[in-house]
Amino acid sequence: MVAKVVVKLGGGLITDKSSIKTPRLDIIDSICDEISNLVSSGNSVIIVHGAGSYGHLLAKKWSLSQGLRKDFSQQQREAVQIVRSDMRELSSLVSKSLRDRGLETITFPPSEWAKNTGDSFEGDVSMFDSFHGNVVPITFGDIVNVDGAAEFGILSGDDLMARISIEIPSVTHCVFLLGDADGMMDKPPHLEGSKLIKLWKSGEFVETEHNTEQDVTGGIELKAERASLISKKVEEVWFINGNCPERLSELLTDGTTIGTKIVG
Ligand code: IP8
Repeated sequence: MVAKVVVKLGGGLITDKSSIKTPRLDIIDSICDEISNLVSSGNSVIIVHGAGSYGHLLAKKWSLSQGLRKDFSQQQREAVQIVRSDMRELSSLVSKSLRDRGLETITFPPSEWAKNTGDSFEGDVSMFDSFHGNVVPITFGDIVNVDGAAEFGILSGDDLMARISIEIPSVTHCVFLLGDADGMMDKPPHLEGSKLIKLWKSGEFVETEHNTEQDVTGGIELKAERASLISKKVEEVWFINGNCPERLSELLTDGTTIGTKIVG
């Protein structure tokens, strides 16, 4: 069976989150190798990626997730333009890596086609269903315009994952590639003794820790919420360690791999 896979490359996986605009090119390349393998086997792939240090640091500095603030609106508007441009730059690194492997890419920056934030943002995701075979569509977490006085807000890649996976009927797999763990862990991954949860049902308690120092969107909690929403519609929803991208192929061929399967 050929699959249609929506994959999120977490921002903490493809960049060093603590250091401004620092891509992890070796990781991007190894994931793109794997995506190219999947496509060669006849599967189609849609890519969503996060922002990491190309978005969160500046967004945090200028409180962009809160929308326009009267006291420093000019600096905020400048920061919005910079983050939008930085996100395109990060996306072009993913795109280049795929093109180096013989794939074609087409990029849809959300600031051009989406409005408002959260998983009910305004925007038609049906275009992501128009590409097959060698052509890989790409989108990413971005700063979008919002209705009302706030003017702008942050649309997370996790919300894009939800809408694309739920609204495109042919999606068979939805995979979140993480940067720091094999999947969802029962405790924050850096704590000793934290164990992989192989099957996670929505509502089950997990002790998480959200790095609000660097992160302006919802971290693992937002991912888990969106993943459980997706799992009501898509059978195979997984959290996988993006440092071991070969687990993607393993999932498609064997039906399972090391990671967390999310069930609705
Ligand atoms: O990293 C956030 O997207 P995420 C987008 O997918 C920006 O949550 C610009 C911070």
